[in-house]
Amino acid sequence: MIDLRSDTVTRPTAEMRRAMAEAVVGDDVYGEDPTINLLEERAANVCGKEAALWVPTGTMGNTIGITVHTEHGQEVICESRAHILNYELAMMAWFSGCVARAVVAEDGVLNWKSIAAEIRPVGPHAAPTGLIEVENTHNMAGGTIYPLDTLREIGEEAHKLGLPVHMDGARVFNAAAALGVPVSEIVAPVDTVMFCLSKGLGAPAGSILAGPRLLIDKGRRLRKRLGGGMRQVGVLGAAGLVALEKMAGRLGEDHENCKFLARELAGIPGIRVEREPSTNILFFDVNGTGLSGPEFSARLKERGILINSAYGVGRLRLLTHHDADREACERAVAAVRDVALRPKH
Ligand code: TLP
Repeated sequence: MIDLRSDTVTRPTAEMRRAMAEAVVGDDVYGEDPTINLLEERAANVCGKEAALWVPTGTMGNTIGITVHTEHGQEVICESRAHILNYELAMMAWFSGCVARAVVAEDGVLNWKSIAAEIRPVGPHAAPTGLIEVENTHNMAGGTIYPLDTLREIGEEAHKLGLPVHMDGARVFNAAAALGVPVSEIVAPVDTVMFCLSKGLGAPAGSILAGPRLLIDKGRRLRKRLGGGMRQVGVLGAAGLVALEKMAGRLGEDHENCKFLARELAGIPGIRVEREPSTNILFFDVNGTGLSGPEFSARLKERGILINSAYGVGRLRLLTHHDADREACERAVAAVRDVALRPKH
């Protein structure tokens, strides 16, 4: 099976597995896991932030990120297809006690003008804005990247109003690879950033929340509250260290493979590629083939290719990653062509 449903499907590399077997561990709830401590220190450095917190999932990292900045009864401005709004089981409401103020941006990228129009002052009726959230890269828009100037303007203007900014940077390393700049430069304008070790970077689990020390200390207590105090978790942290050090440098390969897939699929009758990919996510529409999204993906599965059809009518999403090389992508193209040209088989 060639699995292109997500980059979350990547399996730990041999080097990660070795590092996991040999990891020096301690009780992380006591702050005594040397491997986690090292990973948190390195992650903070990579982000150019004071401190970092290892969390088991990106969802927990975003939930904590939102909660450290906000109070119950506030609004969080985010893009309409943001992961925090659509795919985190309403944790923003359930745990953080906030509601989303969604702003539509066709390419998923907000700008200051669109944000400023939605800011709510403290008053007798409206819930005040507590936080601005940006998703970089933006998953549901197809891995789109925030231009650095746009982020700087958002950060500067938000801070003038005393508003914090959180970045869901689940795939911020993909943004950095595509822009050719360090992650620290991308996240400099935001107060906190969550990034995932378990997606394109290939670790079996784990994400990082980085930001000012006071907020990260507060976040550590929230992690415990959420059930994320995980004791000898250096076994996972060891894989995270390999992910951080060895895997970020190869993401360009995934982006090239994604561009290759976009070019090839665009030439197949009945297939419409939604947007030229700049990172590792590609959406395409199969409505012109006469098959529904689930039918199309079921037929691909019979041909050994897994592609997600859960994100819109006739809309398929694929992601390139470490465990799918160019040859695997060529096989995926052949399968899509076969299904599109022979929809009855
Ligand atoms: N994204 C998953 C699904 O949940 C959609 C995927 O396959 O893409 N932020 C962003 C932008 C994400 O894409 C995801 C996961 C998360 C946060 C949450 O990470 P996890 O799954 O570790 O909780």
